[in-house]
Amino acid sequence: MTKRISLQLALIAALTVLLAACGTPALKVEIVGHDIHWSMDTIYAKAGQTIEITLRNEGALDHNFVLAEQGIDELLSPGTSTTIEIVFEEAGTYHYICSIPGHEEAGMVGDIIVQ
Ligand SMILES: [Cu+2]
Repeated sequence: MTKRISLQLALIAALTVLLAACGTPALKVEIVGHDIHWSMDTIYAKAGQTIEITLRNEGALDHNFVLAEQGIDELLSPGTSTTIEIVFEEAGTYHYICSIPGHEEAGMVGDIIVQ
C-alpha cells in the first residue's frame, strides 16, 4: 500500500514537471527590419519556451534574419513578413544578424537571452 502511494506521488511529481514545462506560454515578439537596424536588439526567453517571432521588413532594402547556429536564414524583401518558431533548450545568448553585406557591421544585430 505504502509503495503504491509513493509510486502515485512520483507519477504526480513527474506530471507536474511536465505540465510546468508545457505551461510556459509561447513568447510572441515582432522584429521589424529597417534600413539599417532591427527594431529589437534584445529578447529575453526561458529555456524550453517556444518563441514565435514575426519578422517584418519595413525598409527599402532586402534584410536577412539569420540565427546561424540554429540554421535559420529568412530573407525578407521590402514589405514582406514571415513568422518563425524557435525553442532553445539550453540557457545562453544566441546572436542574430542581418547577413546582407554591410548590415551586420552597420549594427543590424541582436541577442536572444535564454535563462
Ligand atoms: Cu539588413
